[in-house]
Amino acid sequence: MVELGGKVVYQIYPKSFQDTDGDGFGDLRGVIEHLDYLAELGVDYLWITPFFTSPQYDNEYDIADYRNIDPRYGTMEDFDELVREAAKRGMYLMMDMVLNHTSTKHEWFQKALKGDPKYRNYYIFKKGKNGLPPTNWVSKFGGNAWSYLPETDEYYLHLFHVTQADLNWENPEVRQDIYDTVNFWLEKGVKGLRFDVINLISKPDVYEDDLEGDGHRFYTDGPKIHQYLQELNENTFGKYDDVVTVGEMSSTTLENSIRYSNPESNELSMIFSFHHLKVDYPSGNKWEIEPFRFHDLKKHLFTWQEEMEKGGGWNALFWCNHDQPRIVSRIGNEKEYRVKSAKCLATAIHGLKGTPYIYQGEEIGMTNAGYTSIDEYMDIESLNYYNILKLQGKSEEEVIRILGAKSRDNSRTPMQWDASENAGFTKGTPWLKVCDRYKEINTESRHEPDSVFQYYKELVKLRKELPVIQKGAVTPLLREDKEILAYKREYQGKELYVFCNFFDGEVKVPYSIPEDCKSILSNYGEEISPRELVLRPYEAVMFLR
Ligand code: TEU
Repeated sequence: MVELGGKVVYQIYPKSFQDTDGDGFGDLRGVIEHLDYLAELGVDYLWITPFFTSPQYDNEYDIADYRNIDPRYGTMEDFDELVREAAKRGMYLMMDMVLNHTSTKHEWFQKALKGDPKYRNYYIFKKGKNGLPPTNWVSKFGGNAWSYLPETDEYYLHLFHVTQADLNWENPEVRQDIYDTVNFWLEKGVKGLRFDVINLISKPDVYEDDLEGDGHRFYTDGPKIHQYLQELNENTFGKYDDVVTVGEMSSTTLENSIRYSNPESNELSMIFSFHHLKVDYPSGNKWEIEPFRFHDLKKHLFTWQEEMEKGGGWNALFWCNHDQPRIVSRIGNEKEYRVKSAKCLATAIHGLKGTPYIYQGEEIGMTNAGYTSIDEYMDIESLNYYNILKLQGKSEEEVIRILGAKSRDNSRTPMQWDASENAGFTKGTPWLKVCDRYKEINTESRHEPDSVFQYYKELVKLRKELPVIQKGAVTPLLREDKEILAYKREYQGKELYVFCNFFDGEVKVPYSIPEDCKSILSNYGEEISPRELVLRPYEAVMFLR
């Protein structure tokens, strides 16, 4: 079995990582070109978001062929070379499996539209009622979750975009086709699998209106989810002892998360939960701006640390991904304390119990896009909500401000390699506008001793060296403190103490740190005494005894 506590995953959004053929899209050869960069960071797995054949309405999360590579990303030979070259450097691919839905361009859906009885049962078609959709459920991208087909006077379910039709997991033929697809990639040497919104695949027996909300409670952590995951495990990755799996669990519960990731369940290795990131969602609404609630952030982080440890579950540890705004802009300080706050946030996550994920650009402190016009945005979720927010009467200026804080495009701007045109991402026209700060923020800074990159490299190194980080029990400290996030890790007599000041003022640490502690990492780059510790703005320190 893989020692999950000693592993680190790097997430690549290939469309924005490196373009090598000048079409403005990133490609697999671009990943191959930067394998030495990734190996220097010390990561073990490369989670690459989907690059299968797709019409790209949702940037590859609308898959039209699970077993072919979209030509914009390259060829199967490129893929095979990537697997080989990564392995030479001790890194393994984690593929992104989007199994809740396919593109409506997938041949399965096309055959269903033509009335093929086998494939009609691959999706969820329902008659409407009184001229309305079957239920009042709301798509995650806005609008109704059902789309009408006049030719057959029925609707099909799409929890996401209208071009992303939900699969019918009740159908054993669907499940078998999915197992065959997962096994196809495992047999090509893939050693990791990320399952997209996998806790949404089990739909209810009865489809009914949600009189209290958007319908997500009917299909989230659905009635047969654990049965389906155990069957998926048994028929695919469970046959290997060296494949790491992670489930993206939208709006899940702690109880289910423990069950999803406890090895005794024979389901997944670990899970992504998002509760710690929704602390700047006033009343659950992503599209309103509110300062993040630090107390809630700590509460969610520590609850999931303690309860998952008690229950034998396993957390993926992360701030960023391709759906989330950049953390240094969202919670850190992208202006005068960008580098310090980027390192502080990294320390907070990388010292915890679990498997850390580094999202492309996070390791150099990349910031949100800084766009000023709707014309610069490409993400369908953002474009949908631009229209929704305008219809709600918000001004253009207010909507642009909201998108500037909340849009998924914030994390999808091209990787900033250097200060040359387009940040070295492409010789062509980038598919998405490069963030204007690329001359100041790019990977060329990685050679500087006090760079964000070198700090992440040290965090990864400490995780690999210290069993107390890999396996230590977690004890939250200073739970009620309004500026400091702190915790202790203990393992076989070793103790690690982590203190992070999440704000731009000085703050005295109201905790007696054992005097024989030695600082092993500081984002101010100094030897820090444990006595009478006062943390400077965004200061983070790790002590070991
Ligand atoms: O994301 C699931 C999901 O719900 C996200 O869209 C996220 O909750 C939302 O963007 C926050 O506003 C997965 C993929 O990561 C995402 O890129 C896909 O768009 C989505 O599923 C559909 O496959």
